[in-house]
Amino acid sequence: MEIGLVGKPNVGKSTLFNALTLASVPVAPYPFTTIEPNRGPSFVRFPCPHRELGHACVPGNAGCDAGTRTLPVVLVDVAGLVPGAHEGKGLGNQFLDDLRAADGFLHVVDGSGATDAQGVLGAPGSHDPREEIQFLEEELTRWVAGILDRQWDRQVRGLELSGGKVEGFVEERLTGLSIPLPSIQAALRQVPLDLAHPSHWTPGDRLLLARVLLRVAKPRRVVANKADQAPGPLVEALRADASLPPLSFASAEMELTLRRASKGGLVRYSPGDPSFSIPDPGRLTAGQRNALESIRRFLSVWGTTGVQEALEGLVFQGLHRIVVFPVEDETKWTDGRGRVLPDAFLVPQGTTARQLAYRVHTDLGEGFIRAVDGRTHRALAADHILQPGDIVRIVSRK
Ligand SMILES: Nc1nc2c(ncn2[C@@H]2O[C@H](COP(=O)(O)OP(=O)(O)O)[C@@H](O)[C@H]2O)c(=O)[nH]1
Ligand SMILES: [Mg+2]
Repeated sequence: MEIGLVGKPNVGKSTLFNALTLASVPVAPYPFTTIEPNRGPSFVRFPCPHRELGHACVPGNAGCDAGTRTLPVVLVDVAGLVPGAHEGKGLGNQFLDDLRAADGFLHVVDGSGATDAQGVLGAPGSHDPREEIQFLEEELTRWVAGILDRQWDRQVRGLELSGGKVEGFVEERLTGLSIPLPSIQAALRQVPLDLAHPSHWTPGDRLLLARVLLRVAKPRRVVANKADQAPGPLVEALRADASLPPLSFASAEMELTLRRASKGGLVRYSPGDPSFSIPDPGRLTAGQRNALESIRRFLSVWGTTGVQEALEGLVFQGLHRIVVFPVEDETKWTDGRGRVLPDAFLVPQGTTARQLAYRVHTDLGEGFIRAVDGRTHRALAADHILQPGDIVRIVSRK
């Protein structure tokens, strides 16, 4: 699973990336600090069923921290996109192409409303982040439409002559954008276009298809960052606007400070926690104490820094992923080597027992006989749809 961090310059994408990956890439208050895309590992949390067992798991493919599984996802920090990016403004096309493999986007906006469209800093509240939300959707749409457009007329005429299907043509056109065929079919069903005669489609029709394709296949969640400096009326306006995509308020800077302080042993804090503790206040400088005090005030108002929730909101609600645990022994919840709950998989909602078998190993899928539920010990048929947190043994001929 790959998540692209997108947005105009100077909104805190790199800070968010650093917080979520705890890596270090340059952070600076001017546009185009980020030239190469930065990729880094991050994670989403899910309660580990080992708590039900009463003894520890032996995690293999995903960490487990005090009963919380951490499932890996990859983040890509893309350089700032400015209006006109799809035409190449501000190296836009190159940056957009870095997003090809992303399954979904966290769209970081300046929730304090202090930066203009180019990322130049002004006073909080001087800009409306809703404009960024619109312009970014527009840029992404035009980028995808631009990929569809290339030699469209000539190629679809060939397609019509040969009696080929437009869905396969679109799929091929968008190879590399990792949009699965079912999503393309779903998008084509939603647009009022003549599927038998794509040569009749206008550029506006293709723009419409691009817009729907993105909505279907590339979920977006808005991160209203710099919430620590956001004026109250702006927060209210964003909260009240039902036309916006799903949105989280966040302070990437505070999350980064907490994770660094935690790494350095200055605080006890786990990502997403509503509070932190200070084991040895005597170790803190006056500056550190002040910074942590303002974070504490923020947490008391907002609940959390919003960073971990934003990522998990996109993965679990936006991308409809669930977590399941394949095992080889459904009574002890172990694998062949006796390791307890070694694997945790992030799979699409609606995944069946047989699909999970394929995900574990092609052989298991091909030889699938049945699955067994690790809690109820009932047999599950091939088309049984798995639920979040299920523990599943696959019985297979191979
Ligand atoms: N107040 C505040 N400033 C932030 C926050 N996140 C980032 N910044 C600041 O915003 C500026 C731009 O950050 P950066 O991560 O480089 O933005 P990018 O251009 O979108 O990658 C830097 O000065 C950051 O310190 C935040 O949550 N709150
Ligand atoms: Mg950056």
